[in-house]
Amino acid sequence: MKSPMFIKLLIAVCLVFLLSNFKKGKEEKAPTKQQPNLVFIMADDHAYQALSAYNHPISKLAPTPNIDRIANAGMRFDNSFVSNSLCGPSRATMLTGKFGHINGFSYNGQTFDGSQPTWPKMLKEEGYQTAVVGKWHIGHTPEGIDFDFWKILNDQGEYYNPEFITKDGSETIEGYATDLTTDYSLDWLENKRDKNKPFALMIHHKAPHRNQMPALRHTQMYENTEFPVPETYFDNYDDRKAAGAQKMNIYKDMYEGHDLKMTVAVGSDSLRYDRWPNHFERMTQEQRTEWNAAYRKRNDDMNTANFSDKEMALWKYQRYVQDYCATIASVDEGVGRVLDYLEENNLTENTIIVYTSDQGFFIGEHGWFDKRFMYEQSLRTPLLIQYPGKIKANSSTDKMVQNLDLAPTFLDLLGLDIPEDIQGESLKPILTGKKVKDWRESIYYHYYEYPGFHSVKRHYGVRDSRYKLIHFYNNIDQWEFYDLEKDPNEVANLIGDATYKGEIDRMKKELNRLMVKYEEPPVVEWKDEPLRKGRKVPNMVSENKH
Ligand code: SGN
Ligand code: CA
Repeated sequence: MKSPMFIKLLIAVCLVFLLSNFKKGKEEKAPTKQQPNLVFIMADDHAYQALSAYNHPISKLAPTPNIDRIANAGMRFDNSFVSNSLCGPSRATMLTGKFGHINGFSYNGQTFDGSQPTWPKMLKEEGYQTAVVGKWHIGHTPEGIDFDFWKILNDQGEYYNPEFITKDGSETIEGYATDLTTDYSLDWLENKRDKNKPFALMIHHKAPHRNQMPALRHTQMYENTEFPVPETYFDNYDDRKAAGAQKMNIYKDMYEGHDLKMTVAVGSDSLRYDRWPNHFERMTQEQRTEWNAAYRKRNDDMNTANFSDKEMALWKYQRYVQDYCATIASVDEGVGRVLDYLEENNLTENTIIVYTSDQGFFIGEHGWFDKRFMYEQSLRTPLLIQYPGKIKANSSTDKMVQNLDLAPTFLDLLGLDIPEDIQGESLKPILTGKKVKDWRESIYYHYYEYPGFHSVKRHYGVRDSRYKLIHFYNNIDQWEFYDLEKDPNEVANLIGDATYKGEIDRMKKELNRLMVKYEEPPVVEWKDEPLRKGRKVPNMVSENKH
């Protein structure tokens, strides 16, 4: 008979053997070298002024702690610009790495040609699982891109009870668009993807796009916050004809009912002018009751006060910014949930996380909402990228980058070749802290959507680290020149100032160089022809006039 000591020893040896093999077995199942994943989060119209990693006074009163986690873990781009400050064109440029005159998408209402090369399609060909959830807005469906999964908002998307479209058709879903977009993204990550493959997920929110309807839990979030009024809120547009001709002024053009949620009289919940009543009428009775209760007192106070025009303009500014920031609160919460999910599932180390917006936005500068102009607030867009171990935490760069650069950057970071005809540059050297020589020192911009919403004239231009030159054309012919160091508010048009002649000539040459480099055809001075769906932007006569 064996001694009990011997039996105990035998059991111990067996246990050690079993445990070590169990561990080995687990290790064998895990892939040896994993390709990185990509989570590309984008908001619609999110101004850097309202993202606290950028330290603007507005964002100090309405911080975005979760979005800031990406900046804390990675790199913040301080000179990140779009090539055309409008939703559809910006998205088409991000997908292709090409300007609108090359990818065929220059203004809203066109349909993106999904048969052309795009980074999600290239990733899928390399074995990635690809998905897009939320706002798409460059066609009814992502035709031709061949996502493994897509669940997108119809057209511009609705804040409340939005319509989502999938390959199986469309469905109106009770809930709040930002929350649903986050829910569906997390559901795909957890339940719908093939977990043996690397993934690329696009989470594209509608918020804080017009008409800025916050979630019910956020409607009163900033009701007692007084936001700083921009110095240029009462701009007179001296020497800037195109700026004077726009229709995007908070106190003149915002719809008092639809945008500013103002009621007709004390004690009434009826809205003033509401051009698209469906945004409110689609709410359930319970949602609407809670909504009305949240706005009633503030509206009653406004209707009781005997405001002067100036006081009313200032009241409207506060209402606009309060709602704008309150819609961002839900985006911030959603980003937090996604970051938490990635952390809890050990995905953070191997996932590149990007946060950006399809363009910048005016928060009262020059009196405006919306974007489109080549002025700083709409030209600049937030960009934060984290990739632990590869990108230094809490870093920032002032290199001039554009939405044009995202496609080559994603391909480069994920180890794919960058096609020769891509017009953007990979940001990888900047992100990985290499000494970057010969980086671009100026950027090119071109806005086409005129005649169109908000009446912003067609224009193109160039910006370098200090100066900006813009030419407004079509039914106007005006050049503008700004010294951003001396005039960051862009209110002094120096085009006729003889002391700047040398700089203006230099910038005109630079503009011409960029137009040739990017194969921009000469600009045509066509008159007042309406933009129509599907119609190509008329291209361009004999020679560049600059
Ligand atoms: C809608 C908005 C406009 C906005 C465009 C483009 N009006 O038409 O104010 O400029 O979208 O925005 S709305 O009251 O119908 O929302 S973009 O984000 O698609 O470029
Ligand atoms: Ca937009």
